[in-house]
Amino acid sequence: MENHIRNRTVLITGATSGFGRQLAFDLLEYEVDLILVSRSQDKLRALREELARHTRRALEIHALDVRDRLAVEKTLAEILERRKVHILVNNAGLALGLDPIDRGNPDHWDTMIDTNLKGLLYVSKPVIAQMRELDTAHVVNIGSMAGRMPYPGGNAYCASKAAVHALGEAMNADLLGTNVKVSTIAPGAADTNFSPTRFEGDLEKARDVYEGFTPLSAEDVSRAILCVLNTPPHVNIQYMDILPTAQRNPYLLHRGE
Ligand code: NDP
Ligand code: 8X3
Repeated sequence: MENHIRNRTVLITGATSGFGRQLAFDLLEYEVDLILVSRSQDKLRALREELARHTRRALEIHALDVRDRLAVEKTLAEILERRKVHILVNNAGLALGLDPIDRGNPDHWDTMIDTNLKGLLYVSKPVIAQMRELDTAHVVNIGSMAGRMPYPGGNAYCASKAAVHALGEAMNADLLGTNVKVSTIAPGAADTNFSPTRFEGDLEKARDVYEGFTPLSAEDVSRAILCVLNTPPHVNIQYMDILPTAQRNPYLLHRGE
């Protein structure tokens, strides 16, 4: 296997579940150091323990809410003083609710925008400031099909992901002439903890989302992230859509099975 990221340090936000967790495991094969971030210290500890059974590479964990700007600044300053972060995967994010705009919950809107958009900005700033000085560096932002094509009830979530897509382009514009590449990966329906979170623990509703078709798995999306990451320094895959074959866009979904 060609390995363009050997010995790099990778910081993943939202590392304890779904895409982020799978990526942490898949990255072990690439001989990188990992810095893993999510809110839950318990889940991070359990994850580190599991990962440590398969690697001797450095595994740092940081319980951090990406919405908390001061905490992000403090934690990132401490990390960046000690080590170089070559790869940042801005993955932490969530959807809450699926109500039309006039019935939406403004607290949900705040949480989604604060996490998916503002949290991504807070984390990116100090990391990219250091990346400018590195020989090669890469930021991967996890967008969504929802950011490209909004659907009924998606309102604030779709808007937050459209903003992530715009930021990816804006970051690439700001970083012209540097060695820092920026990529946006936009998955369609994927079976992770995303839907249980969206429906606040209603597992029946969550299951219905994937009824009658084969959704993406965390493995599928992790492989796409790795494909984008493991490119030579002069190659930047700036944008990638990845959807289940049964889903061509949010409206064209074949529930045939
Ligand atoms: P999961 O719910 O399985 O994982 C979300 C992760 O984000 C968890 O580790 C969670 O950990 C962490 N997280 C949530 N809020 C915060 C926060 N404020 N600060 C730090 N970490 C946080 O979802 P997915 O793996 O599916 O989602 C990952 C990303 O992919 C999200 O940005 C999502 O919007 C996007 N996406 C998902 C799709 C899908 O269908 N699954 C499709 C397209 C995009 P903890 O709760 O401990 O903080
Ligand atoms: C998550 C996928 O299309 O259910 O971003 O919003 S979708």
